[in-house]
Amino acid sequence: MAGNITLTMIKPDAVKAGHIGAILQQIGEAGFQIVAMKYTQLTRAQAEKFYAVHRQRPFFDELVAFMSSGPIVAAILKKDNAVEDFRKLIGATDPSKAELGTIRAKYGTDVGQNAIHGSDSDENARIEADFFFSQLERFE
Ligand code: FUP
Repeated sequence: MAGNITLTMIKPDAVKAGHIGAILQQIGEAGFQIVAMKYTQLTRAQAEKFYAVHRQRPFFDELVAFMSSGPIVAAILKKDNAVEDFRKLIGATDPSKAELGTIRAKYGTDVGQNAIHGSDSDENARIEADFFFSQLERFE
């Protein structure tokens, strides 16, 4: 059965460019409910931990430097079929290949600075939600 939560981060590029409000509006209009949210900045060590599965990839250092370069908005979103529906809403990893109207197509710059994160499986959604939020910070 598909899970009903996903974890998102509005990434440092989109925060710096002033897109938090527009992105949250698009997320809400797509039927997602925010059940936890925080404005924070990852340390390098925290970014390395969050993206540990990518440790061997050539872009890992750049990814960690970028994700710890400025504040982000992290949130748990609730909706039926949350992971898959949210991946559709944000679009392909590379904004130039993302479908028109998706969040990455509208606000992303390139494959690294792509405005927003969405969990890629129910299991990772749970792991990533627990990475950012304690039970006291979640209103599911
Ligand atoms: P996605 O699930 O769409 O976020 O994409 P991936 O899990 O493949 O990649 C995670 C993050 O690594 C991306 F959001 C950006 C970064 N990345 C790069 O910087 N270069 C690449 O070639 C691929 C991914």
